[in-house]
Amino acid sequence: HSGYVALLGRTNVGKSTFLNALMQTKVAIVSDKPQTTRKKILGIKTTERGQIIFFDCPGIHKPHFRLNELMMKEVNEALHDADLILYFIDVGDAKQDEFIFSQLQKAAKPVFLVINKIDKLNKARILEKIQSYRDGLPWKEIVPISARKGDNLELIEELIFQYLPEGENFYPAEEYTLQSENFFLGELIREKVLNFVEDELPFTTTLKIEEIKDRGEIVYVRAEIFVETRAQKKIVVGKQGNLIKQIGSQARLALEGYFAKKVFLDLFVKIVPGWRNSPQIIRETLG
Ligand SMILES: Nc1nc2c(ncn2[C@@H]2O[C@H](COP(=O)(O)OP(=O)(O)OP(=O)(O)O)[C@@H](O)[C@H]2O)c(=O)[nH]1
Ligand SMILES: [Mg+2]
Repeated sequence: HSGYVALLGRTNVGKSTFLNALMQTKVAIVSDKPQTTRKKILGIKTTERGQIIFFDCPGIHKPHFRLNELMMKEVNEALHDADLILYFIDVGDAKQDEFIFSQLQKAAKPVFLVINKIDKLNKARILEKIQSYRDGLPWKEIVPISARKGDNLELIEELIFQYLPEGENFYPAEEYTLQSENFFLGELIREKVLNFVEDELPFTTTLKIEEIKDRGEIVYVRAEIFVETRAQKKIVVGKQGNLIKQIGSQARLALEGYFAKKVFLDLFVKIVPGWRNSPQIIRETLG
């Protein structure tokens, strides 16, 4: 069995955390800030049962900028290409999402309801949640999980395989994602930026790797953080460069983990007004 599985839902419900947990390696970045994932990230899981190709998608939202239109285009493509949809909710979230329900219904594909973060609530409340969602859509399965703690992940993998068409693997077994190295390294750095900034900054920050040079003993990486205004740059840089220093040292550790080598990271902050509406910057930073 082999096929495509789209991970859909609002922002912050834990789609990327789930992907990494199932892949048992970091493929997508994770943060507690909204709209962390900006394009679909492929995770290819090969087992003796076959191959699951996950599309980890941006969170579903109303787009107000070109960047966000592109993010929703990614969602729609995944919806279109998927054999199976995993619709994620956070067990603690209050209301059901009629708009997303109607999108899912239109797609006319098998959908699992994945209730994530069950580590946050007791059993009774989780059962209430399952009950309240039961009739929302003709779910093929309703699976309560904790992506963070690893609860029910084997079960859900087993269920996924049951719904994938029979057929050969699409990719060689050693292939596990298809993002470019530059993009992935940029994401590792952006994750650290997201850890340190608040408010509107997560939305208005993007990142570009300008140069990577392997100098033998050490890898030199130069990257630029783009923000939209001077005030934002001031925040990212911090008092006497304090914040950018902290971001830089955490990002360097992440890159050293990736290269298994010492890294010299040169980080700059550049103001690019309105980059979220610039096709060129979007292409350069999400490519
Ligand atoms: N308590 C708890 N927190 C979780 C769980 N799974 C994810 N989280 C947290 O939820 C936050 C959002 O996780 P992400 O994986 O980035 O969420 P996402 O759905 O990919 O978000 P977008 O990319 O913005 O759409 C992070 O702070 C995670 O650590 C879980 O099972 N339990
Ligand atoms: Mg994500």
